[in-house]
Amino acid sequence: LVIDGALRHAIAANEFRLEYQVIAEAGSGKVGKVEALLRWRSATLGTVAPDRFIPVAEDSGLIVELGGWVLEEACRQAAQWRGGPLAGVRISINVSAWQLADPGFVPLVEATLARHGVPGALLELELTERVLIDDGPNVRNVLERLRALDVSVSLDDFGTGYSSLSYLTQFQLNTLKIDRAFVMDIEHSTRSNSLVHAIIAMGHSLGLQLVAEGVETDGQARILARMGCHYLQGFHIARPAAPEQLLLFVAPRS
Ligand code: G
Ligand code: G
Ligand code: MN
Ligand code: NA
Repeated sequence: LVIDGALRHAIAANEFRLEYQVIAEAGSGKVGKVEALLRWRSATLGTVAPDRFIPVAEDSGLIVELGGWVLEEACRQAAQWRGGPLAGVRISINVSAWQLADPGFVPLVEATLARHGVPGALLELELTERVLIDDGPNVRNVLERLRALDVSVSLDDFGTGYSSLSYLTQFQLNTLKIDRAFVMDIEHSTRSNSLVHAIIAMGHSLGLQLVAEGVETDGQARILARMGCHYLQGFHIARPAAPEQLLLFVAPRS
């Protein structure tokens, strides 16, 4: 209740920021893309974690407006990176079921990209499996229209939620993000290792890109690269950081 009240003023009060976490190419270690992660510093509540306020924003419907802010800010950032060391790096944003179900969503994406002069190829949307079960036919249509804008779609937290492999043929997806619950044990559990190996093999045969989430050790990174995982994300690569710090990450070292 307290969070809900404070959230209503937070956009106008400029209390939100985006941090960006590097998603590195497994082979070269180069920045392939970045995931935008919402951060809220409330004047009254202090720093509130997204795990706490996103569900509240979803319940109140405020997530549509908040998601619009995230989209706007990510496109502004992509435009600002143009011509610099981060030019061409795709930004991936998290999208809630409510946003996707909003009939204004695809036009908003198109208009926001256009207003900032950002090509759709620089934007990726991360959906969870929950989004896909909620509203099948409509979602299929939305994903087709996003593809026509060149916007990519990834399935976040793959393997946790309500996984049905039928999603992978039903919906036009570009990327699977293997949940960190599996990546965590990959060095020590043969089961996790086999499971991740199987997910990667399946992704390859379906023409999907694979991102491993929650990569925290060098051992995990090596195993995943050897398995053919395309991208690595996790604290071992980089923590979520403000855009200025991201520039340091790609600055040439001498
Ligand atoms: O950044 P952090 O690990 O604290 O994120 C926690 C959760 O909040 C993750 O599940 C992440 O997907 C979600 N999240 C972060 N930023 C956004 C956002 O902009 N929109 C939505 N819908 N979820 C987000
Ligand atoms: O649900 P989603 O995948 O969007 O969640 C992203 C969240 O995962 C972010 O809040 C980020 O802080 C967190 N995260 C990113 N890398 C790691 C990691 O290596 N280990 C752990 N435990 N969390 C991570
Ligand atoms: Mn995500
Ligand atoms: Na995830």
